[in-house]
Amino acid sequence: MKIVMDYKRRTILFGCLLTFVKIWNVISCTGITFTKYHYDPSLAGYRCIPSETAFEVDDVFDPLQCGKLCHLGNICRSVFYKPESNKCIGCRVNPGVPNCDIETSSGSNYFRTKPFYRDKVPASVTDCKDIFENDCSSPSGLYNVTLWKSKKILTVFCDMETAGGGWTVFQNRFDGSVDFFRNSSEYENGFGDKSGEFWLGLKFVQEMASHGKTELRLDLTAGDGRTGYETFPNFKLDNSPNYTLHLDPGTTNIKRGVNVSFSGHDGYHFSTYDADRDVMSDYHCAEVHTTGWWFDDTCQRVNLNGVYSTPGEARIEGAAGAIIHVAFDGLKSLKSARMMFRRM
Ligand SMILES: [Ca+2]
Repeated sequence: MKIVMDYKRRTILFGCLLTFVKIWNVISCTGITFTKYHYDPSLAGYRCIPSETAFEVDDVFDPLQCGKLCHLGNICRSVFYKPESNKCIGCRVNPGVPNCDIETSSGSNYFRTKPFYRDKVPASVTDCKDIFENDCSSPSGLYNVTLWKSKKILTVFCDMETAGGGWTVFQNRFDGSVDFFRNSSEYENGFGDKSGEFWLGLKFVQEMASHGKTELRLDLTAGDGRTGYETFPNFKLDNSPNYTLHLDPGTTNIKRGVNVSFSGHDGYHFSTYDADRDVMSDYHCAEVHTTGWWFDDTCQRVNLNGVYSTPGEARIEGAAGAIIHVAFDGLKSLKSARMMFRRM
């Protein structure tokens, strides 16, 4: 019922927009111009996938009007126009290359309306998900985004390949080139090399993950080359100074042990050697394990910020260090670990 209502409401809304465009055509002599709508003959016969549709309107009598409709909506990036039925379909992505997810639809023509400019950083680009939605052909790498609340411009590494792309990476370990034994200020503001090993910074992760419902993903590689992942919907952090971790159980390809996955760290504060916020009054997990982390009531079931050690080598129980994920590879130090999030 709600879907029907929403659909009706949207139809009415775009009816209004159509009227507006017709009036606009009359007053276009005032000098207000729209951008040029580029037709891409290589994508004739395609349309965007239904989950990326911004709107669908019938009775749009030329592709120019269709493009104008798209231009008026802030989530629309491109349009597919079917001349024989006068149907205009607005899409949330800008599928400029053949490997983007688009469906065939006989007789449609593709028009790119809002090309994405990497250097200009429009204020509406708040994370890697926005960059991906603007142009699904964007490769993995460094991009500038404008944080949604503080409006700070931040350089982030985007993973555009894993599980559909659009992930903002906030932690990356693979060779031990960056020391993760850092103080609370460094963990709050970030450190390392964003095109190599790095920690983005708790304050940025907190702000970006509070923009909307957000999922977290961990990617792991064991010493023997095996790979594993865990995802968690509803990832968020509390404000400074605790940056308490919140996540819900999600999906994984790891055969879970009881309470030894990252889920076990849900609800715990972030501690560093100069800020003991773990739950043990007579123990200092961050000092013992020489890193910053959301230590749990055992210190760590999982610690992806541990000291980079020889991959595959087992850490001695109770000893400091190592990048570990007990459900995935026991106490053996991992070869690589990556943490990233995406708005859902
Ligand atoms: Ca303590």
